[in-house]
Amino acid sequence: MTFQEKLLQRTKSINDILYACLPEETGNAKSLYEACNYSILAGGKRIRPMLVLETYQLFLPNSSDEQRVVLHAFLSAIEFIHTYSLVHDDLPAMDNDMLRRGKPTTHAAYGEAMGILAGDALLTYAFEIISSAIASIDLFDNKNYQPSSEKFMQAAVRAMALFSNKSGMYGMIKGQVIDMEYTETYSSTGSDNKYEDSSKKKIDLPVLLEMYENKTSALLEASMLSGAILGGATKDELSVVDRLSRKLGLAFQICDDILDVEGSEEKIGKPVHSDDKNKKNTYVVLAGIENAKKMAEALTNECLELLDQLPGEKSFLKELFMFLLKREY
Ligand code: GRG
Repeated sequence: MTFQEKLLQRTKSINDILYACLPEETGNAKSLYEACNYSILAGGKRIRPMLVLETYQLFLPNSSDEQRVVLHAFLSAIEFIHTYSLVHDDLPAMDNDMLRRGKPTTHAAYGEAMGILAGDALLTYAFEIISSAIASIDLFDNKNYQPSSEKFMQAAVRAMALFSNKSGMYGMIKGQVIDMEYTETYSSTGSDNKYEDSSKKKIDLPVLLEMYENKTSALLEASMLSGAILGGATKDELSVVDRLSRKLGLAFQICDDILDVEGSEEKIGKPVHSDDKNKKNTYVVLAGIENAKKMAEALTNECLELLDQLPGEKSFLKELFMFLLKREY
């Protein structure tokens, strides 16, 4: 099977899992469920759920039904959290973008208020899915009792705490705020003078990397670390996964910056040159496009070296890292 076929097969299984937990579009809040489903069904590469699954399988290739229910909850939850972040990032108060995943953004299709509420609902639902799956582990059912249950439940709670940390004020939202603090076109006084706020601080490389580690790496760390925790990785293995996923996030964001300059709107499904238009601080702006390419490649090589220190069947992950480096969307 080619890499593209393997990727397609995995994306399809992830979509089947995701779609099974989408809300029914009925009742008096039908429009909310439609907006949530619209943003998820619009597509996306599903990289984060893929990383949860692939990392988990490095450590635990064979799961019980009980473990699979929890694993699937984490897969779905990370995509809901990621999609909420995109829906909110596209809002008029943030990037004010009208195209995402090749379709009108959620606020463009359903209005600003519904964009805010759909994002809120996706985020909250992510934690409902995980906590319900954990709560369904029955430790005291003698018929189904498995000695691993209690340990697995503790691992799942730990992974959920990590999810909250990485998506919240010490993770992704922190990254977004650093971005705002250093971007001229974000105004703290409202959108009226959006393009006039020149009082913003000048960014330097360490702050840019801090921003990337939070805005982008945080959710990739949540994905790979939760997979590793659920799979029963040791402390040393978790430390390798932690470093690897942080570097993968940096490489991923630098490639995203490069695509904004050299990609095509048709392929990436969102406007190109938007960083330039919004006067965004990016690695390409600070270091130049050639250095950005070299940096993304060097980071990917470091990821491959770190991956070699982990157990299990790693061939798909290796190909995935290379695909992410060379991606056109
Ligand atoms: C929490 C209010 C609030 C906003 C969140 C951090 C953030 C703000 C939004 C994320 C927007 C962004 C540009 C993040 C950087 C990571 C990134 C390159 C996202 C795109 O991810 P892909 O390429 O997207 O995996 P698909 O559509 O394939 O899922």
